[in-house]
Amino acid sequence: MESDKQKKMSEADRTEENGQKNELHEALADGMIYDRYRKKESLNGEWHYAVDQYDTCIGAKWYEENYYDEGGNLLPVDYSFDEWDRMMLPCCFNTNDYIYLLYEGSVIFTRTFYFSKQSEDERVFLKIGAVNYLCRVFLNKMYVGMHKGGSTPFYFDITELLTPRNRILIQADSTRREEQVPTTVTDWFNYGGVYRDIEIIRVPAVHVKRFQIALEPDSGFRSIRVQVQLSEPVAAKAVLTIEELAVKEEIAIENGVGELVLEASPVLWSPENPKLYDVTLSCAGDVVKDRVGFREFLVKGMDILLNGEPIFLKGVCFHEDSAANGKALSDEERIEIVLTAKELGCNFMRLAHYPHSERMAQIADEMGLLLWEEIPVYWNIHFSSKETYRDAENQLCELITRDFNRASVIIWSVGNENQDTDERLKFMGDLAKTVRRLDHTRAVSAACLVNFAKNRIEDRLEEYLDIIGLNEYCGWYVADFAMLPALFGNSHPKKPVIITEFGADALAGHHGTVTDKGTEECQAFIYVKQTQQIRKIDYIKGMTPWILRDFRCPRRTSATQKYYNTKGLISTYGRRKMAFAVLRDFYAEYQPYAIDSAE
Ligand code: GCB
Repeated sequence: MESDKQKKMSEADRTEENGQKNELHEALADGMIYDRYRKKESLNGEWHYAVDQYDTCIGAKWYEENYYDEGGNLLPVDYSFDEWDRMMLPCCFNTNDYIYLLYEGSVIFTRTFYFSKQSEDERVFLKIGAVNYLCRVFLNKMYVGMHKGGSTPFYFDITELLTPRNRILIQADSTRREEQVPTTVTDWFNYGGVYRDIEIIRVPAVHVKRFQIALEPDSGFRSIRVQVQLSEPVAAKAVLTIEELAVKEEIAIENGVGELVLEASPVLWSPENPKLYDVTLSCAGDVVKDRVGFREFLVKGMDILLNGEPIFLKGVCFHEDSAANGKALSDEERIEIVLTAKELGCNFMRLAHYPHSERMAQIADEMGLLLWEEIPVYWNIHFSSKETYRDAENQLCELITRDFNRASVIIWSVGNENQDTDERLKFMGDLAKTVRRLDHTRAVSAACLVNFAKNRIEDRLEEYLDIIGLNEYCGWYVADFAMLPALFGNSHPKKPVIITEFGADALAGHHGTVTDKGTEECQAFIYVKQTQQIRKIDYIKGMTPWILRDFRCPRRTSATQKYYNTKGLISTYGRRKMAFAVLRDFYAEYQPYAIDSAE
């Protein structure tokens, strides 16, 4: 008989062995398939779950379901999958049941599902929209693979593992770790869970892995570039159809890849006229679709140009967070947020500080809102670690691959508020180079810190960026407002600047004087002073004040915050603060590029 001590040791060994084994088969950007509008079989719905604080599932291999010993005798087990409590996925477990509000760590989710093959030729993928942060998947007692990074989708080819009746088990581990991206301290809430869709996607053996389509910059709005990548290095012919533009073009595929630049004159997509076209690509028995807008976004000299016209980006930041659903916002909640931003007069929104759901960019495409998308290279990252870089770059590649066809997305941000060190310069400079390698239809930026020593916009990363993002909290963290005109006057940036953050906390309904911190008056006053200065500065080509709506934040404990960052222009329940009207009035009146009708 194994003594208790021995038993514990062998369990620990198994944990270690598994810990290593289970890091294999990592789902990376390269393993993504093109999936928009593909037929999907949803695995959303009721799953059984258990909170697994000590990672016992992995350590004791629950997923192997060893119920009997070699002699056929029943063994004791510490789980009963089909009797565990139930949770509706996708969701953030923290908001699904408030008993888990502050839990961080592993939760195991499991369910069964039926599957029948539809064709000999098919490959079957499991797609999980997002799990924060680490996810391991097991199917029919086998380890399928893992994924790191809390906000991007990942795919596993599960064709060989499927049977008529299947048990799937997902470990969703929200533990904060130093080497992760983001690291252990952020200014937002660490929601955990399987919080975006879980789906089965069937594709032919040779299928479209990538389908990218965009208006070619600097082509006089007359060329569309299409890039195709198949799952196999074959020769084939693809056909692209855009009926409304009378486009039906063949694309030669060699070695699994093909590219075509075709002549067309689409109605240009813009926030005022978010015109979308149905596009179809068929190739080697696979057919994929999208609805895309065609627009040109360029940075020329000190100007930001949309469809050839200079534009001032009237924006606001937004965190993917609702009181009811955490990060798992419903479509209705997202649409409401876009409508609120539009009411504010915005043509632009900064999705801070990590990739929001792909639904957000799809909705922005439909409703007409420009977007800044970001990866969570936030504050102090392990900039000298190769593994951390690999993780950050993979998140960036997954985001760009996911949203490449979204006209609304105009800027990829490689991070937020990082000290200007040599390691950080290399790390984020390389990320910016990756953006350029993958996408020449958008700009690359980052939200930088003020160089406080010189009170100047100055950061060595600027060299790698097209647009400089600047977070400055004059009137709030820097109490003396005089700093702002001095900062702007003292700076001579060589690239256009977007003020990516300014703001102030205010509890909705809390009133006082403009110097009383935490009051609506104080926040509104800071918006008045900020907009008075920003309008004077030519190199500022856009702004995204912090932030549209209050959001949960464990670091904010004052009487007026109560674990919320209250810099929202509206409260978490939608109550508008005085600063909302200040910004709305400013956006309505500030028209730096209006054509003077008298001319
Ligand atoms: C910042 C950060 C943002 C914070 C904000 C604040 O500079 O970029 O994540 O939430 O300030 O409220 O302090």
